[in-house]
Amino acid sequence: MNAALAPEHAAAAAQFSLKPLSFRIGEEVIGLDLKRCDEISDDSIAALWRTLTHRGLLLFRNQGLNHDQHLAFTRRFGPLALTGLTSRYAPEGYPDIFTVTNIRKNGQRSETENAAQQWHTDQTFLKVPARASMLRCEIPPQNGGDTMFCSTQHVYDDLSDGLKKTLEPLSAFHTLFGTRSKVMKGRKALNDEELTRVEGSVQPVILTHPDTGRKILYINEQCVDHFEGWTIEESAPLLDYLYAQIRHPMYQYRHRWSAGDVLFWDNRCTQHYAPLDYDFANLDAPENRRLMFRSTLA
Ligand SMILES: O=C(O)CCC(=O)C(=O)O
Ligand SMILES: [Fe+2]
Repeated sequence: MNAALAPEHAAAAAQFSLKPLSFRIGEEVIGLDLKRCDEISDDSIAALWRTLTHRGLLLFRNQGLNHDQHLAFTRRFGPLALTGLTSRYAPEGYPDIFTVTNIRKNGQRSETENAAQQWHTDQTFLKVPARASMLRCEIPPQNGGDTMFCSTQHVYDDLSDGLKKTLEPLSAFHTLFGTRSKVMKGRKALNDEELTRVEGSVQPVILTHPDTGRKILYINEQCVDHFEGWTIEESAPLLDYLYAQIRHPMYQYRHRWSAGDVLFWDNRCTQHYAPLDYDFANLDAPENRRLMFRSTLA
């Protein structure tokens, strides 16, 4: 049995097995059919949650979920959050789903074709950021289109005691409109109602994970350009250093998608990034199409 499973979840181990995706982050979950998530025991759901919070990321291969099955499985872990900045990227009839695609509609480029061009964790600009996100792949590009994940609890662990002490009392303002953010590039401006939803939030720089008690480096390039009480110029060298740690391959797992894959990540202790490692200049070619759907936990 994997170390991520506590002894009290031994019964759940009968329903699935685990296989590490990399040393510091991620487990593949083998043996579950998420289409029939009502047959997954409460014990197994608790064991999956525990594994997720300790290992940051769960992979379920070849699931072929539709929107209803995707939402039903997400809801086994709690209520859904507002997805994305707004529900403007939701598929028809599914306001809780965020579409990540490069497929054009009526000749128009998709606003989410490059949605993860910076390392980030989802929705930290909300007062109550998203707990976890679940992304499923319907169409992967033929070559590439990967998503990368970083374990920010391990990034924290490796900082020096001196730097940990400096960061501990700091907080940062998270916003989509900071000097480093690329989120709104190529997107239609937000309307007044949308703007009130994404006002920004103040978050600790070092977060203690509410479930595991572990400390995490909790700033992301998409949302943070300064520490509270520091100027952008003063913050920049230290932020640059910290963001460079998040990019270090030793903390990462890189996923090559197949249609039907589901990835479930904990937004507190991980970050993710999509490196556009496919023929992004040729989006009209069918082999470059990418279509994914995300649900988000409050
Ligand atoms: O496009 C991707 O691989 C990731 C998209 C993303 O950041 C998200 O759905 O939260
Ligand atoms: Fe994201």
